[in-house]
Amino acid sequence: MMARETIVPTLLVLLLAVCCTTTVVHGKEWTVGDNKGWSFGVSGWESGKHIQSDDVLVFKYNPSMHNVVQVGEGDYNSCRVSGPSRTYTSGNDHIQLAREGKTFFICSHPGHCQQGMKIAVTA
Ligand SMILES: [Cu+2]
Repeated sequence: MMARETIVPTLLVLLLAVCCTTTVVHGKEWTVGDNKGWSFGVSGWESGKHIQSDDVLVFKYNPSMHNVVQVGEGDYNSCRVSGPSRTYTSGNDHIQLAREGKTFFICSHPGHCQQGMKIAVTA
């Protein structure tokens, strides 16, 4: 039988292992635009960041003023939603990047994408 002095540290190590594993599975959370949130001129926030697949992008904004639309590269470039897209409107959207490669987001309210509410994330 294990002595109590051995069991307690063993449990702590196990607990730490579980915590660390959980963190890896969920990936890192990124608040888009940092403390400015999802806002005009946010474009470029993503450059130089080591964002990986399984990481979570958090878009914070006033839902009566903005939205988040995941679009294809062509729509990202033209600031128009014409192809397949997915729209988020909660104002606090947590979007997990499912795959490696580029993912594109714009705000589809008139003129907002043109004012820099667009990001192209490379995971
Ligand atoms: Cu907007």
